Amino acid sequence: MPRIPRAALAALLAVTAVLAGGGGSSSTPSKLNATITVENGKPKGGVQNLKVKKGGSVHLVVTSDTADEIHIHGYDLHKDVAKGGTATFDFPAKIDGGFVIELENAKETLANLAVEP
Ligand SMILES: [Cu+2]
Repeated sequence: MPRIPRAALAALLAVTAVLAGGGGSSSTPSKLNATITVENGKPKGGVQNLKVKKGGSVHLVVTSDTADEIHIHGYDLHKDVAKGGTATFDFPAKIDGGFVIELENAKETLANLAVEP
């Protein structure tokens, strides 16, 4: 393995740290377009971790084979969904933090929404 000058290594580590630290801006979309499918009262494919930048927007479509209510905590948005129906949410991501998207009556977490400052 070639010898890497200490200064070059330090510079490389600094760049890596910047990239890792700034990763939020490149990997977090300002527009979140998400779909959740509820099957047998549970999120198909498991609980999703959704991310969006604060100040961005969220478009969320939930399709459910169970009649229930979809609740987005923090934003306190509720929508009824009929059996075999769809609930659509469009809202600005103006509160940062972590929020549970829940199938309310079943008390089943469908997704975790992270709004990054
Ligand atoms: Cu709830």
